[in-house]
Amino acid sequence: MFDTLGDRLGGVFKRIRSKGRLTEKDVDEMLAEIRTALLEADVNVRVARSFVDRVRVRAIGVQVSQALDPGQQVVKIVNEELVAILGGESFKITYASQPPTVVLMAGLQGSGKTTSAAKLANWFKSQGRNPMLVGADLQRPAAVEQLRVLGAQIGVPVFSEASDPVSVSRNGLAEARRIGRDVLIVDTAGRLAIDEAMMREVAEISNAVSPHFTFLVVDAMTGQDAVTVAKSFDETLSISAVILSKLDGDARGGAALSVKEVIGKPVAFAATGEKIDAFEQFHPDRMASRILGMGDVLTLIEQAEKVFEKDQAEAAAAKLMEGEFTLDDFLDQLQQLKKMGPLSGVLGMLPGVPKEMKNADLPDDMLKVTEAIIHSMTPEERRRPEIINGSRRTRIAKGSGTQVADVNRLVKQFSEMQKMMKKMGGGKRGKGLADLGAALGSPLRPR
Ligand SMILES: Nc1nc2c(ncn2[C@@H]2O[C@H](COP(=O)(O)OP(=O)(O)OP(=O)(O)O)[C@@H](O)[C@H]2O)c(=O)[nH]1
Ligand SMILES: [Mg+2]
Repeated sequence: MFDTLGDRLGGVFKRIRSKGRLTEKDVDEMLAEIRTALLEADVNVRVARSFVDRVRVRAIGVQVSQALDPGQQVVKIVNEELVAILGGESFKITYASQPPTVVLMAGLQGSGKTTSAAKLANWFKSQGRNPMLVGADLQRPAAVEQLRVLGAQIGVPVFSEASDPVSVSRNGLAEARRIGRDVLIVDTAGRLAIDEAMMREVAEISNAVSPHFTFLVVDAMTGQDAVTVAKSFDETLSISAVILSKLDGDARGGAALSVKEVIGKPVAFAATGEKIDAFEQFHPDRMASRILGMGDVLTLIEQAEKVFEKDQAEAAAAKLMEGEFTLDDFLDQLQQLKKMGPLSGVLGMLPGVPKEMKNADLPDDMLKVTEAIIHSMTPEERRRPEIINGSRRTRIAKGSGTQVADVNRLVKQFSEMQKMMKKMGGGKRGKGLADLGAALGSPLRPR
C-alpha cells in the first residue's frame, strides 16, 4: 500500500534536498507536487488542501532556521503532518471494569466484518484476553457458519442461535458473563448500501448490548467511498473507530489518509490480507514512516518480541541495523528463526533488503551443521570470523565433525551477510532526521 505516494514524495524530497535554501517558488512547486501526489493517492480533496496549507505555513519558517538545512526540515514537517492526518496517536483499547468488554462490528456487505471479528478476537487473545464471538448476522444462512469456522481456527467460542439478531446478541452477552469470557465481539449483518432497515437493526443490537467499542469495518479499496460510508454510519450509530480492511489491495491509501480528517474518528486496526494474522493495530507514526519509505523498524521489533525477550529483541534489531552482528548472534537467531515465522515477512519490513535475502530459506540439517561449526569456534573467532585462517579451519572442521569446505562456506556466507547488513544499517542509526535523510538516499546531516 501507499507505493505510489511514497515514490512521489520521495521524488519531491530528492529534488529539494540539494538546495541550500528554499525560495518561495521552491516551496510552492514542492507543495503543488505534494498536493497532486495526495490526490492521485485518492486522498479527499479537502484533506489534501488542508495538509498542504499546514505544510506551507510551517515551511515558510524553514528559511530562517539555522539548525537544519531546508530539505531536512521539510521532510520532518511532512512526516509530522502525515502522522497528524493519519490520526496522531494510536487508538487505545481499555477494558471494562465489569467484564465483558463489548465490541460491536458494523459495516456494509462484504466489507470484512466477519473476517475482522475473528482477527480481532485473535488479537485480544494475543493480549491475554478470553474473547467470545457472537454471530448476530442472521440475514445470510452461511454467515454464522463462516464465523464458527473462523472461531474454531483460532480456538474462540462462537455463540449463536436461531432467533433474531437482538435476542442473539443479548443472550450472547449473558452467555459470556456466565462462562466468564472477558471480551465479547458481536458480528452483524451488512447490506449492499446504507439503508434504514440495516441501520435500525444495528442500532437495536447496540441498545441491547451497550457496546464499549463500536468498530466500523470499511473496505480500503473503495477509497473515497469508504469515507462517505463511514460518515453516514457515524451519523446513525456513534462509532468509536474504523477498522480498515483489505489494505493489501489498496496501493493508494486514500481512505487511510482521509478517514480521521473527514469523520473525526481514528483508524484503530488495519487488515492486510485474508489470513487471520494479517491484522494489526494502526499506528499513525509507523504508517507515516512506511509512506516515506523508511521501513518499519518498530513493527519488526514488535514481531521479534513475540519470540524473544524484549531486551534481546531490541538488542538484536539494533545490532542488525548497526551491522555489529556476530556469529553468536547469528546462532541465536537461527535457533529462534523457525519460531519467528517466515523470514521474508521480517526482512520485508527493513528498508532496502535485496530480494534474494527476503526469500532466504534455512532447512533443518543446515541449521544443525551451522550450529556445530559455530560451537567449535572460540569466542574471538565468533566475533571476528575474518581471523579464521587455514589451521583454524581444519581445527573447527574436526571439532564439529564437518568438512573444511563446510566451514569455508559458512564463514563466507556470514561475512557477506555482515557486509550486506552494514550496508543496510549504515546511516540508519540514531533517530530523526539523519534517518529520514538516509532512508531517502540523501546525505542530509545537521549543519
Ligand atoms: N485481501 C483481503 N481480503 C479480505 C480482507 N478482509 C476480508 N477479506 C475478504 O473479503 C471477503 C468478505 O469478508 P467478510 O468478512 O465475509 O465480510 P462481511 O462484511 O462479513 O460480509 P457480509 O457478512 O456479507 O456483510 C472475504 O472473502 C474475505 O476473505 C483483507 O484484509 N484482505
Ligand atoms: Mg459477515
